[in-house]
Amino acid sequence: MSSTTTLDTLLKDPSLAKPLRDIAEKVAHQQRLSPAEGIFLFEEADLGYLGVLANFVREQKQGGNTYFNRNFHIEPTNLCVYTCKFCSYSRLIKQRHEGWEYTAEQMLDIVYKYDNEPVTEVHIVGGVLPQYDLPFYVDLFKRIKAHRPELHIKALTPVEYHYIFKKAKVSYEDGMKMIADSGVDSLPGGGAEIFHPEIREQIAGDKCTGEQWLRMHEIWHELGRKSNATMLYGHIENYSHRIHHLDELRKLQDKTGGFQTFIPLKFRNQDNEMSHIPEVSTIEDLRNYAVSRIYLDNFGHIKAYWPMISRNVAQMALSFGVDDIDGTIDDTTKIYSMAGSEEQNPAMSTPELVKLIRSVGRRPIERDTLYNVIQDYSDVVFEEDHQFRGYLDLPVVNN
Ligand code: V47
Ligand code: SF4
Repeated sequence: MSSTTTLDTLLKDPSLAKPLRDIAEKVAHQQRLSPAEGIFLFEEADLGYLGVLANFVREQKQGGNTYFNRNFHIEPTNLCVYTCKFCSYSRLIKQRHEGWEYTAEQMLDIVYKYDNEPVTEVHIVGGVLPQYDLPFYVDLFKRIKAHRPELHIKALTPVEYHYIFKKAKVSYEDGMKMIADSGVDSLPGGGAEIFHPEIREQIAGDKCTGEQWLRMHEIWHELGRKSNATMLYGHIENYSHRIHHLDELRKLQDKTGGFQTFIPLKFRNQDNEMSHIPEVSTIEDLRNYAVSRIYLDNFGHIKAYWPMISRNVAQMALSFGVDDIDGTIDDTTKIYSMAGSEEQNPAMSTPELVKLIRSVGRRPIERDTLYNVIQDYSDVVFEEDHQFRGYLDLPVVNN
């Protein structure tokens, strides 16, 4: 099957096996796949076939648009009371000398550093420590908002919230309301890992459960707010665990509509307690993006997070259901470089991101966190291109 095969031509192929044809017909008619069909796709379908279906869904939802934003991360600490086996980043409190613990002032200094930069989002997530409690975070978020009200705060996961609400003796409902009132605009997708208890108990047994993760997002959505969702794949889970995870997300999305983006996170095996588990292949990464795109029929966006998967694979993923590649990052996250990603200093300028998207025939769109369009870069010529293409009468953008 060639990369230009469309769903139409695929359906005309007489050699296509009946079960695969039935699924392709369903996708063509925008009918939902059952969990058994999802598992079947993971087990039986080849990459070419999955790419055709996933690309069809992607283009139905987003056309050629490929989104990115300008963001930076703050990771308050890499010390953590939890002991997730896949985590290369965290250190236990007894290893304090190997870690960092930012004060609120140090984190505000990071925010001030971007004062004259056109960033639209700060993504805050890190380890869990007793001193980073509910009053600490409420104060931090209020101070960031007071300084730069238009900066979107995407902060903390149910893992942190479960811990700090319990410590403060507040219910999830009351805690989430306090967080929303303090300035948090949306929740990132982290901490989801694999919801199924059979796997979660083995890899992340001491933090919040899958049910608790889902419940907190549900409460957040009921407040009218948006969030993302992730899945850590490619370790000890099997395909039915992945489909169970996707199915739980699809059910919650039917109920609330509050999820914006699904972000598969590939397990990276450097320097953690699961280092003996080999990483899955790039083909498997692309198959996973594609099945996620096909299965999550009620999610608007699928994101390839390039600091984790590398910019080359993120670029390939744009033909396998992905329509978002996160942001410029500016070398402000350590989670993936410490776990063995190819991207040791993750930072991409806007021209680099735009060219990466344009060179595979997609339309680069800078968005804010809620997917409002900031700028369509399809026809923009950058200053560095201008020396070679000066005859083109197109706007020149300085980054
Ligand atoms: O929850 C930790 C994962 C997550 C490893 O919402 C690992 O826009 C692979 O959730 N191999 C945090 N993954 C990052 C995250 C995220 C990233 C980008 C964008 C968004 C968003 C959210 O990182 C953790 C965990 O699942 N993680 N260690 C590892 N060795
Ligand atoms: Fe702590 Fe998060 Fe690492 Fe788990 S994944 S050990 S909760 S920093």
